[in-house]
Amino acid sequence: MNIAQEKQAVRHQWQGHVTEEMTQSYHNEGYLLLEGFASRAECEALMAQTKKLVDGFDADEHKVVFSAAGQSHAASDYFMKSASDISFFLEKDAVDEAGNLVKDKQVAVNKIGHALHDLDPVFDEFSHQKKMADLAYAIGFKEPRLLQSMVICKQPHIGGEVTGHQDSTFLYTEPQTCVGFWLALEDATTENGCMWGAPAGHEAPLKSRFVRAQAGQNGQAEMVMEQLSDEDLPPCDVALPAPQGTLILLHGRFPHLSPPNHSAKSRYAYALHMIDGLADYAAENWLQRKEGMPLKGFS
Ligand SMILES: O=C(O)CCC(=O)C(=O)O
Repeated sequence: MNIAQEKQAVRHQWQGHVTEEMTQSYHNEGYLLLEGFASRAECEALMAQTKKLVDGFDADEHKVVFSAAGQSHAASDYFMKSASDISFFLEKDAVDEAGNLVKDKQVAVNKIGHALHDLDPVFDEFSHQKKMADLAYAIGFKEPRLLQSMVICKQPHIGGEVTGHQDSTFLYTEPQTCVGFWLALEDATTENGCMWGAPAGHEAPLKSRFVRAQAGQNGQAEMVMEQLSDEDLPPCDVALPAPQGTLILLHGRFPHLSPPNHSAKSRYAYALHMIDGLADYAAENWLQRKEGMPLKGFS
């Protein structure tokens, strides 16, 4: 085996059912890449619905820039409320210093979240379908609960980076049960900012937790990063290019990132995160659903 081959992602072809080889691969590597999981028609329907949602978004009213590199959004009430609604976050290079949009809103949105899977009929149908349930149960969920959903846009030229992280940092349960279901709505390549990861990196401990701190003087909840381990995360040195329709499962401790998109092609993805209803969901997590909006599973 040569070194170049060692650095290739393990890829599987979805044939309509989960195999033993797939679940083994997920548990060994901390991720599972399934080409052909969603059809072109499914991806196009989710893309069309995304465009419709952005059409209905009043960009002048909500000028919230999403910053993955820092946590400047963390104190934002808008961000906290997005746990239970469909909110829009802008690319930082899509607004000027006064916060005014300098791009058409269709190419200015960084991400949309975080309750699409419950509130939007098209995302709801995709998220709650049988093949998603089959995967969830096959990798070990007992009572899968759909917690958070996002469309991540990675706009041409200005698509922001997502810095290296483990998802359980943000969506912590005890025991840790968070899993990301990430779907390429368009081809994701090394040119337009596909994901990169650290195979078997989920065996490392959870590095940090993003926790609600004591409310500040203004009464607003503030989020802080709490270190849990001094160990460096293994490097995310394996690219996970994903043709349209590819689903990548991401273990909650699997380190991953995506670089900025400087290319002329967008890279839309739909990311849904699940936890197990049997685990304790941390009251310190940023994402707290409003009353009367319990998490759903598959029925
Ligand atoms: O889509 C991306 O670039 C990053 C997604 C991600 O980090 C996640 O879904 O956990």
